[in-house]
Amino acid sequence: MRNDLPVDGDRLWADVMALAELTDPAQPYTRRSFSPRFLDGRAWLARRLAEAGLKVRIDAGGNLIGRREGSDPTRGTIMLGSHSDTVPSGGRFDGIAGVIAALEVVRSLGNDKPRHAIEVVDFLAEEPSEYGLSCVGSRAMSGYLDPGMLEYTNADGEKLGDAIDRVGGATRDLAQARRSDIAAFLELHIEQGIVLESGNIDLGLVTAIVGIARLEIIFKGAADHAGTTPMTLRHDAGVAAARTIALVSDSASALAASGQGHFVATAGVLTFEPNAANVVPGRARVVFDIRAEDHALATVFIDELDRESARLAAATHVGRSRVALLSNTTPAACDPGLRALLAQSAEALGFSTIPLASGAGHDAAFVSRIAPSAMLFVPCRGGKSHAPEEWAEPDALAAGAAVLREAVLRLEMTAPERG
Ligand code: HGY
Ligand code: MN
Ligand code: MN
Repeated sequence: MRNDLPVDGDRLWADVMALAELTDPAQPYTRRSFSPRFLDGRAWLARRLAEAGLKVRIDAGGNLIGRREGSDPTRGTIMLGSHSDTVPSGGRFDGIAGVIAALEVVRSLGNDKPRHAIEVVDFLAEEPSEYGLSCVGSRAMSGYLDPGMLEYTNADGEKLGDAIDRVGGATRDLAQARRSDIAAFLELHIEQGIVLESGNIDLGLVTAIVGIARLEIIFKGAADHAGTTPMTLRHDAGVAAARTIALVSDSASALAASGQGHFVATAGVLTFEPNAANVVPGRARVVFDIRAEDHALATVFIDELDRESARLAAATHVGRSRVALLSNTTPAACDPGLRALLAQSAEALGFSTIPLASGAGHDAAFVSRIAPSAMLFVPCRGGKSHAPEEWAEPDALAAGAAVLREAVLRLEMTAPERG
């Protein structure tokens, strides 16, 4: 690790590893939003924020925020952060690296009081939660957490709104989560792709974050005896789902190769009922994750998926009891001024960078609707993420934190004009 960086890379690394310990032991690394384990992680994080001299609170949207006031209230707030929740059997760096790097930046600023207020934020439920929604806290902060979304429920029937309140939010005062004082938001994140590592580039400057649509389709057939029911008399919801999933994959692959920007789609959730080997599935629930740099392309794709899934259901003698667009975000551009600032900061510290789009969703996509926002990617081994093998080198995290710190110092000198 370079020993000339103005951040404590060992302290940063130790914190990332310490947070990683707070995982479901049977399924490392898992700290699902709203879970007891997630709250253990939050309690640990709140202590670390307080030890760094920050004033700690949870806002109405359930975001954990550590704040250091600035000397000039007219300069607004520089916000740094990411998320501490994980996917099931996820990694130790997705989100967490950004929260701890933000903390390290504040700790490494020492006691000189910046003119801007500085905040370290752990956004609530960035990953798709058990309630079917992702980026819950950053939606609340940016005004995109609709009242209808608070009614989404988990498998136990708990409403998202009640869950947000349960972890310290205050959905009756959700408007208080809204912010208009953010001069700049910077999020460090692992790339979750292979571009930086394969190009031996130190850091990525994110140009835009793809739009993400999540579509739920429930196929309704008839549960029947798997041994005695003739094939011609079956209403197999599983087959309708499987044919639709195959169609989505083929269509998305064709679009991905068509030169119309980043386009991907998959079925990340597939559940059968009654889910027994010797019963023809009477019900199948599929949730599709569709991502595009070009939002119009995603819209056409979703319309086609609606039509084609109805055709395939009918051809399989199965009904579609529900087609729901759980979420649909438009692509978010990162602020060019902040991107340039990150580029200058990296260059000043001797790190190489390249611009690249993000195929992963991030809280910055929502914060960018209310404030100039930019993202800094650090390489992760083999591009692997959302899996226990996820790995980032200590040097890379230290490099990212040092560049983030340099950007904060430069912001201090020349805050970009608010867009
Ligand atoms: O799904 C995503 O793109 C992000 O990792 N939540
Ligand atoms: Mn993720
Ligand atoms: Mn993430």
